[in-house]
Amino acid sequence: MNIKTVATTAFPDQKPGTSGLRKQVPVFQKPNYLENFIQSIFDSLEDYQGKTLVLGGDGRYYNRQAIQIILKMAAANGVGRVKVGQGGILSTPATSCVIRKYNAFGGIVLSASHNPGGPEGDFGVKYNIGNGGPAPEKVTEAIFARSKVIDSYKILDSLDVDLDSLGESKLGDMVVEVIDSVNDYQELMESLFDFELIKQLLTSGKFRMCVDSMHAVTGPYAHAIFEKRLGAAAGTVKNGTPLADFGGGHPDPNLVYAHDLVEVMFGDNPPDFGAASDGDGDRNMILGSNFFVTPSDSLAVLAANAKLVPGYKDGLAGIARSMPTSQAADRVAAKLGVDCYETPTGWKFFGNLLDAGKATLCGEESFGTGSNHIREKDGLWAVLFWLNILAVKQQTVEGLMREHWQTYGRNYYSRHDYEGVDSDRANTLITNLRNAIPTLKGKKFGNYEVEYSDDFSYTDPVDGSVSKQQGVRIGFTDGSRIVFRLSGTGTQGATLRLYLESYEADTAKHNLDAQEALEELIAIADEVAKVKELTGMDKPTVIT
Ligand code: VG1
Ligand code: CO
Repeated sequence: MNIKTVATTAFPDQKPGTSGLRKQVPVFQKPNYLENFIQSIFDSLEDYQGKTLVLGGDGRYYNRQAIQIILKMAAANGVGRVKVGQGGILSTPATSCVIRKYNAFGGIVLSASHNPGGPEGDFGVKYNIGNGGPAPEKVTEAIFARSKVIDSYKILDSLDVDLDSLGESKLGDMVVEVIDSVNDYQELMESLFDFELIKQLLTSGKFRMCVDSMHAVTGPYAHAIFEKRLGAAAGTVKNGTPLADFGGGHPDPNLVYAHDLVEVMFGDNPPDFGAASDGDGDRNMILGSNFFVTPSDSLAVLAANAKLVPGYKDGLAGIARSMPTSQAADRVAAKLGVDCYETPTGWKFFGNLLDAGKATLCGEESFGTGSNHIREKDGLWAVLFWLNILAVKQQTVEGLMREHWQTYGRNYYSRHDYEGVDSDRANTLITNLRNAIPTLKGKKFGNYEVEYSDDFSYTDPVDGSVSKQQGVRIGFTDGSRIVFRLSGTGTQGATLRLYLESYEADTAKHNLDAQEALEELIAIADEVAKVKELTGMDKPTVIT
């Protein structure tokens, strides 16, 4: 075996963000850049010698090259076996599933999720731990600390591995096992949902659906599960072949970027159900005919109806949502008599709650929903959950949502993103807000009075770890909220996220457009934070 130790110089900028290390492709292509980060991961881990690692990615540009490098480094660092998705393809939820099923010590997911791909697009590396979930902050901090002082890495001098043929081969002493990208994941889905009932719905001739995989990783999964297994009509899955540049689009399932699907669902004679997923398959957008389901509402509706679904028939231990996610799920938790947890943004904060059995369902406003079946959010899982509920209740998407609002009231919700803001200006905006916090309580803005304001800090109820400065919150006496935070997944400049929420109990007032319902709060946000002035933008880049 020919193991080389290569001298290298540390890069100062390998700090993982909300979800792994994300940089533009040319940055990852710099000599030693990827190698340094991967070696920093191995150097920060213990007890993995001879054990199994899971490896795959969303198929974006540089995926295959990166996989070859990582395989050779894994062999040189003493990993026993790597399970790698065929063609280098594994969605984020499938990676989590495989790590758990085969007791791997961890996994590496190559993805920048919803960020665009291609030679000038973004690339990313996420490390997941043995529970199948994103590495918690203490692990990512150790990796970052190591990356700042690293001076060499180990790599096997060998030929590339064939990633396209299923089966085992040897790379030095290490076994490389190319696995079917879909099988393990599909089996897990079959164990949770009533596939026969969903099949009846999809083959009844009375229910049409459209699934947009956005040229990203879910294509093979959606084809196998919806068309092949569940009998949905051929052509149900659109944009179903993963492309290295996602066809030039943003693989981000929202009303702006999933425009193909939006045209179908809001066009003439729309299907009954529409769904889209993101680059790495962990996000989902749910649409009905002429109807958009806000992700926060999706979490609440799944929670309220969970008992109808076989995998959740015994009820929920608790619900967890990220702080900026609307409080619609809190109302369901209260009615169910279970705890509701509020965590910082990013799936890594749900891991402990799920492992400890404190929460069963989790969700984020950013089109992420998931459960204790794995330790990542899961786009197609959410689609199946919706289909299972619709099949049991024989309702439309809109009908189910309206019934929910009637019972619980409606949490009007929207997120305004200001992308590509100058970093200094974005930091000034947040610093100004932090400074204003002590002066806000009791202040009146039109109909609204500030009840509290803070910079969200989270103490993990399981291990006591504290995460500070997770977003500035302004809460009003009627339960409405405005939240400001900066994105931790972008690669250029800063992205300001403004989250807006107001509650309406009166069913007669559930027909407003969210932007209309939130108009006054939007104006207050600008007054308090000087958003337009400091970003230099008249309006948000993306509204969801
Ligand atoms: C965004 C979302 C967050 C999500 C994260 C990763 O982070 O807001 O809710 O967990 O992306 O999702 P940020 O820091 O940019 O707001 V994914 O599908 O990009 O892995
Ligand atoms: Co994603």
